[in-house]
Amino acid sequence: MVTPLRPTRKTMSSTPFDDICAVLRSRSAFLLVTHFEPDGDGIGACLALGRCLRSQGKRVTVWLPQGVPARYRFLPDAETVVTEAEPQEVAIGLDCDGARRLGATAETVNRAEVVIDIDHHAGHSPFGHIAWLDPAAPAAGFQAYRLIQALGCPITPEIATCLYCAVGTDSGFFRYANTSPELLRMAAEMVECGAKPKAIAEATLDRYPTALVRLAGRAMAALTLQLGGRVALATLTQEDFEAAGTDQTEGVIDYLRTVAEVEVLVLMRQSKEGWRTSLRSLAAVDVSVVAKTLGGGGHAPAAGCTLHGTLEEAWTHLAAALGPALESGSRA
Ligand SMILES: [Mn+2]
Repeated sequence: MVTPLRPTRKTMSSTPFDDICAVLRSRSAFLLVTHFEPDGDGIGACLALGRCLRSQGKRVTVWLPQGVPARYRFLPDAETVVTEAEPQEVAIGLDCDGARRLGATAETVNRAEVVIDIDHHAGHSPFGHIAWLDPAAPAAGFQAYRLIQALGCPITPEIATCLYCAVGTDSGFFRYANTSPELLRMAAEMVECGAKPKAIAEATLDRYPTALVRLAGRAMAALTLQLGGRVALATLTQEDFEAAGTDQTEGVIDYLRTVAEVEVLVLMRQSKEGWRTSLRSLAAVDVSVVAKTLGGGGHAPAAGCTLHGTLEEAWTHLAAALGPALESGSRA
């Protein structure tokens, strides 16, 4: 378990951002990690910051214990990502949503001399020596962009590609609520610096491996409406994974977003750990509140948790938390 925030120093003038910049300038070996089941934001932020630090003569290890998901392997430096790593002088978690979601990296991260938590998720307890938590930031990739700027590192086409991918995937390519003027301005700058919007969107959003499309088909075919028709529930079991030929599910829920009538989407996937559950709010309901009461986390429009027992038991448990949230959400 990573220890909670333990500030090394407090000065009147320094902010976490300034403290992080000082560490990035003065230290020489960095370990960069993100949450388990990594997404485009966490991976893009790690790779962009990693490339910036390497360009300044630093040693950088980007560590994803589960490897880089296929759809992000086009990113510059994806081939340098390791699946096993040693402790380093500085460890930085980007987009982690709290120490709990560090997963397999937590113990090694905690053995660094300086541990840094950089995140735009709200509501989790910060970890490490310096925590820069900015729920107003549209994505962790946006925070990485600000650090890269502060370090005076030029935005190369490679860095621009990683940062555009980070903020693009986290905003549903500029459709979700975090799509702000400043995010669009930053994205425009990335395109000026060499990011290719069409290629990045195709790789991460528009095109899926055949096996994943088949799996999404099975999820869509089994879709049911729940809680008075306000929730669409899809489930994927071991049998579905075998029939489709994959158990990689990132992207499946994007197909379900097209259901018009509902306020919340739920995708429950069978796994060794239990029913891994993704929640998406298409209306006013804050699904992160629901996920947190069930031991998970996330953002208001997108959150997740792991549920236990049979499918029926797991759903009953979730429905008990989701029902009241729908009621209060609809009053808001
Ligand atoms: Mn993010």
